[in-house]
Amino acid sequence: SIVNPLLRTGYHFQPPKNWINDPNAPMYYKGWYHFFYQYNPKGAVWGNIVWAHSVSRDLINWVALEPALRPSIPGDRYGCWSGSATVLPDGGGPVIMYTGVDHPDINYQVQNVAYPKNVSDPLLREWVKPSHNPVIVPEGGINATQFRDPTTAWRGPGPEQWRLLVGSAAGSSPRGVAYVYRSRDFRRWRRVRRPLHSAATGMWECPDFYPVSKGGAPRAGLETSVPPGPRVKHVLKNSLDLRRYDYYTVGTYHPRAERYVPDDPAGDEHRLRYDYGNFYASKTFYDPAKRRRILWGWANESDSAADDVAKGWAGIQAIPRTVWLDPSGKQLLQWPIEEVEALREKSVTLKNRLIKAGHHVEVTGIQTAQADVEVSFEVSPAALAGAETLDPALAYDAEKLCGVKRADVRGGVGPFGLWVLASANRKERTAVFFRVFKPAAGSDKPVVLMCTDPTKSSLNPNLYRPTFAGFVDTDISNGKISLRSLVRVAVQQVFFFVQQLRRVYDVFILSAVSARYFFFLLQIDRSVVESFGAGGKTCILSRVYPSLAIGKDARLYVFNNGRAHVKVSRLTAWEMKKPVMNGA
Ligand code: DQQ
Repeated sequence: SIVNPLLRTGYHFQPPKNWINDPNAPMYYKGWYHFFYQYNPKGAVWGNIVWAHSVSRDLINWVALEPALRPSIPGDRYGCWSGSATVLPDGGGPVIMYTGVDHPDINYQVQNVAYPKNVSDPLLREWVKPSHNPVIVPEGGINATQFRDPTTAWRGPGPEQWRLLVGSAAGSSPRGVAYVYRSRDFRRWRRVRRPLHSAATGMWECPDFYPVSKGGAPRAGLETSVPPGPRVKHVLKNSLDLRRYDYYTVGTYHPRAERYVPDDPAGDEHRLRYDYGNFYASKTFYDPAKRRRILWGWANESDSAADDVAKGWAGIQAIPRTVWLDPSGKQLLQWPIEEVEALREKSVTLKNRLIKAGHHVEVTGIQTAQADVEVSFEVSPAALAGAETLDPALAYDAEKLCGVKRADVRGGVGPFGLWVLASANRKERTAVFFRVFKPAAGSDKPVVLMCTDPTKSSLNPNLYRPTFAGFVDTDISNGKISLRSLVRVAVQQVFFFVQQLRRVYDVFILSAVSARYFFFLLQIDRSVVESFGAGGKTCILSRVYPSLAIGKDARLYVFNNGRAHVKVSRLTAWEMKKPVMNGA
């Protein structure tokens, strides 16, 4: 089969060819961002895994170096799997801990350490594996085939100051487990008997564990060793092998007991995900240059393996995201790193545009196959009375709900949002939208669903096209969000009064509160639609492969398939340039 080369992404991270998966050991070192990733040098399917290595000044333009780790010792003969970097304090340079597969048929896993050959080389071109590898082996009943992906290490009390996690599974209907290991020197590691945390979820791959600041400056990150305290919470993320998504909890870390307790007792029922779409094996790092925490995640293809082979490549990385704790303390917020805005070129803007019930409007004047769109919608609070009633059977399952209530299912308030990568005849279109439901029994909060519906994304029949969705934990019924919104609510009431006086038929009340919640950003990149809803509360990455809406033929529309009018308070779409991308 032939896949149109214009479906290859323009500004998402990719090597020139072949298979890629997990992000590994992201770090900042001597003025450079380093990024490693799971890579098959021999083809576009998973296998022969080495650590490819790229460097960047800005996380957007990338230069490829030689692979940093390839199988070369008994402890990694059958693959150099995922791992993380720890930059030692006081100029000690970075250390990488990674999983090696040292037995072919049973995939027996051990943990190895590697050091830069020359710590004064900012590009860290060569890595050395000391002869004392492996440094951690599965012992004491640990399942050797499910024991991998060491985290960045952090410091804690006691002489064995360094700690890290290794993901694992235990029991017959396996629990996900994060084992803690302690060391003074990255050479001798001792396991803490009880794991940091475990839950009935199946194997935990690629754990990640880090502090976040509570009530700190927006977008500020914390260095991984910052201890817990009144203004410091912790986040534990796990990648669910069985379900192929990354979920996280926010909770409290108890360093002496070496235990972590999620704040929400039901948090391990994977309520919160970084991304409700195609986003896996993610990992964060602390960027000391801009004092932020940055999240990398892998997005696989959702095309067929035969097409992957035909096009010669498979897998991309999502745009790196800044992550920080929402002021509520209940969830994280994410937003693409600010550097990506340097790729913005020509733009168009719509302002105060009413999108009547059942109508759509095309955004014209730029190409939108490789674009960045910021949009905020307003819904009149009065219209909320016409919101659909939520079927209680679907109230906890956003994905199912969106599978039933797709973009083409007429609603009350919503579905409204964007059709992206749409063909001129709109036979092809990927919908990214919101849908508002009446509050569930016992609540006064309308329920907001954010959804990506790719079921019409392509006329090509052989594609995997799951709908993706997450709830947006918001309160659009009152203005208690920040002082600023409260002021705006007051203004809004004045508008309401004036409009009533004028007996305007289409009463449209300015609602800055709603606009804020329906503020989202989309990064469209040929076969990627990456959306950040409600200012980064709910994110969805989706891979789509149009057959018509390619290159110059891709169009962008705002649509409203509800019974209530909505207003685009502002929409700006930019064409995005292509950065330097690993020589491709
Ligand atoms: N991919 C790696 C493993 C990890 C898995 C192998 C997650 O280390 O558990 O390529 O995608």
